[in-house]
Amino acid sequence: MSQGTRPEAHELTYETPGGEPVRFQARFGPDRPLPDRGPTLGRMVRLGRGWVVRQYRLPARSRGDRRAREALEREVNAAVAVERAHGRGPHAGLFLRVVGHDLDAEEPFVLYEPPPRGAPRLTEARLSGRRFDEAARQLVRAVRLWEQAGQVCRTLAPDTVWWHDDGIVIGEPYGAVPVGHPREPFGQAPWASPEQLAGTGHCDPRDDLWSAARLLYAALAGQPGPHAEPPPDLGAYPQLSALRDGRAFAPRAADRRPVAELLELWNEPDPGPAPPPGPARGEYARRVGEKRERLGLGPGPAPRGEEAPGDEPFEVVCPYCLGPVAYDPGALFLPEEQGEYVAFDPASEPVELRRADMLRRAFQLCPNLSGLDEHHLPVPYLTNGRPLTVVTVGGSLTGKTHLLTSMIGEIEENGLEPYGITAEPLNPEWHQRFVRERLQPLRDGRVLPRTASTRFARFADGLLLTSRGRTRPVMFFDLAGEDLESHDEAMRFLAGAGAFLFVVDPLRALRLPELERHRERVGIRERDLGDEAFAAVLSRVPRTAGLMMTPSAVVLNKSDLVRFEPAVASWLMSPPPTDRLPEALRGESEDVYAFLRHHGSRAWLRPFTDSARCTLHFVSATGRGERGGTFPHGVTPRRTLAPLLSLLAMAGMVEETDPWEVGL
Ligand SMILES: Nc1nc2c(ncn2[C@@H]2O[C@H](COP(=O)(O)OP(=O)(O)OP(=O)(O)O)[C@@H](O)[C@H]2O)c(=O)[nH]1
Ligand SMILES: [Mg+2]
Repeated sequence: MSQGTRPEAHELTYETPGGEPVRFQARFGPDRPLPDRGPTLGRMVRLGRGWVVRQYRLPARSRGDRRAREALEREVNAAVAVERAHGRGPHAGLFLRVVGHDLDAEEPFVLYEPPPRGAPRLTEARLSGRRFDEAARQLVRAVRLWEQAGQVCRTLAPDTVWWHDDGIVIGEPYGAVPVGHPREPFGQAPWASPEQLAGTGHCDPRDDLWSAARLLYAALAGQPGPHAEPPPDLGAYPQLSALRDGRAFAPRAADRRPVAELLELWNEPDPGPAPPPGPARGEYARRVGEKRERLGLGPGPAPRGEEAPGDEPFEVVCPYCLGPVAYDPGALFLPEEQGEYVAFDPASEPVELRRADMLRRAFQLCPNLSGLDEHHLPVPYLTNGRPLTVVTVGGSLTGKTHLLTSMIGEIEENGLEPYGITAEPLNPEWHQRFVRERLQPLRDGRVLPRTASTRFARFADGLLLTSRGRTRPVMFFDLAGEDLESHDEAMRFLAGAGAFLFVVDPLRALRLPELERHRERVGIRERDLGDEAFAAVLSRVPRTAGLMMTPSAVVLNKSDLVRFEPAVASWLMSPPPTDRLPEALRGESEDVYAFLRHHGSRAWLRPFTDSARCTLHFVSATGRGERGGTFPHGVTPRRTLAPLLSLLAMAGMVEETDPWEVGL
C-alpha cells in the first residue's frame, strides 16, 4: 500500500465478550509479524468511523497449525473470562480490554483496544515509593484474578506490562493456559520461571507470581538479575519484603506461598468475586455419600470385589435380543457384497492364516429365541472376552452421532494408548464403513446427517480393546433420539447395555441468556423437564437398592457454546487426565454437577442421581458450531475420550485404576 492511500473498507463481523454479534466497516493497516507469537499476525484496524483497535489473526496459510489454533482459542478464553468478570468494577483498568473475536472466521482473530499511547513499561517507569507499592499490589492482584479465572497468564514480562494513569496495564494474554495444564517450555528467563522454561510439571498460578516478582525486582534494580535463582541483593529493596517473605522468588512453584496468602501478608483484601456456587459443590459429595450408604459401602475406598468387572465368569448374551448365545462353528456365515450372508464352514479352509482372517470377518446367526427379526453377530464378539455395549442416550440433535464419531476418531489416533489400551476393529468391513461414512466426512468439515429411525437397533461400530493382557469386544450403539424416547420393542436391547453415555445439550438444559441466539437459530427450546430419552432409558433398566447398576457417564456436549464460563474453560482446554484417574474424574464430576445445578433444572441430573456409578464431563464433539452445514475449519473435538475412559475404568479395563473407585 503506497503512502497516503486510504485502505479499502471491508465488512468485519465478530462476537463481543458478552456474546453479542456485531458488524463494522473495517479498514486494515499493514500486517506485522510477531516474533513471540508463531504464525499469528498483528495489525491495526479502524472500525466504523474511527475506533482504532488491534487485531491478532491466524492467516489462512496456517490453517492446519493445530497448536497455533489452540493457543488462540486459549487466549480468547482467558481474555473473555477476565473481561466478563472484571470488565467493570474496581479492576477494570488492569487488563488490556478485549473487544471481540471470531474463532470460526476464514482467518480466526481476536481484537483488543491498543495499549495506552505513550505509556512507559513498568520496568522503565521509575516509580516513587507509594506508586511502586501500588504497582506491586496491582500486579499480584492481577495474578490472583487470573488464578480465580482458572488461568495462568505465562507472559508477564517487561514488554507486556505498562504504567499508565496511576496504574498498571497488562497486555493481551497470548500465552494463557488453564491452571494444571502440563507445562511446556515457554517464555524467556528471568521472566519465565525455571520450571516454565524447562516445561516440567503442571502450570501453577505461582508461575505468574515468579514473573511478577522478577518484574518488580527489575523495575527497582534497573537490571533483570540472575536467571534461575533469587537475586542476591533482595535485602537492599525493602519494597520487595512482602514478596520475599512470601517466597515469590523461590525457583520452584511449590516453595512459593499461594497467591492469596501473599495478598494476606500485604493486608490486601482478596480481590475476586465469590467462588462458584458453593452449595451445589457440597451437594455432589452428599449425593455420592448417600449412594454409598444405600449400597452398603463405607465412606473410604470401597472394598474390592472378588474380581474386577469383566474377569468373573460370564455368559455371552446377544446384544440385540438379550438371549444367551455361544460360539458355534456350525452356524457361521460370510457377508457378501450385497449384504447377504452365505454359509461358511471354517473346516473348509485349510490354510490357517486365511481361516483366521475369514473368521474375523464372519458372522454367526443368533439362535434368537424371542422372535425378533433374524440377526447375525460378528464372530469376534463371541470369541473374545466379556462384551461391553456402550449406548449414547439423548433427545434428537443433542449431538450423539458427532460425539460418538469424534470419540472413535480419537481412539483411531491411539488416544487410549496412554492408558494401556490398544484397539482394533471388531469387524474390519463395519469399521471401514464407519470411517468412510462418518469419520472422514467429519474430518473434512461436513456436518453428519441425523440418525434415521429404525425398527432394529444395530451397532454403529465395534472395537476389540486389549488391556491388562485381556481383549474385550466393545460395541457402540447410536440411535435416533426419537427411537430412544419410544417404548418400542426394538429398544428392548437397552436393558442389557453395558454402559450408558447420557448426552446433555446446553441449548436445552441451561438457562444462560447467551444461549438464546443459538436456540433461536437451531429452533431448540430450553426445557425444565429434562430429557425424555433419559427418562425412557432409565425406566427400562433393572435396579438394585433403587439404583441403576449400569456404569454411566453424563456429558455436557457442545460445551464450546459455554466455553467462556470459567468452570468449563479450564476443563475443556486441558488434555484428559493421565494419572490418578478416579480423583481427576471426581474433580470434573463435581464441577459439572455444580454447573448443571446452578444453570439448569435438577431433572437433567437424573441419570446421575439414579445410577450407582456415574461421572460427569464437559465435552465438545466438534469444538465449534457449524456454519451452513459445514465446519469451515474442520473440527477440534475436546475431551471426548474422558467419558469413555471413565466407563472403561468402571468396567475394569484401565490399568492401575480400581474400577470400584470410579464414579462413586
Ligand atoms: N456447537 C456444537 N454443535 C454440535 C456439537 N456436537 C454436535 N453439534 C451439532 O448438533 C447437531 C446435531 O448433532 P447430531 O450428532 O446429529 O445429533 P444426534 O443427537 O445424533 O441427533 P439424532 O440422530 O437426530 O438423534 C448438528 O448440527 C451438529 O453440528 C458440539 O460439540 N458443539
Ligand atoms: Mg444421531
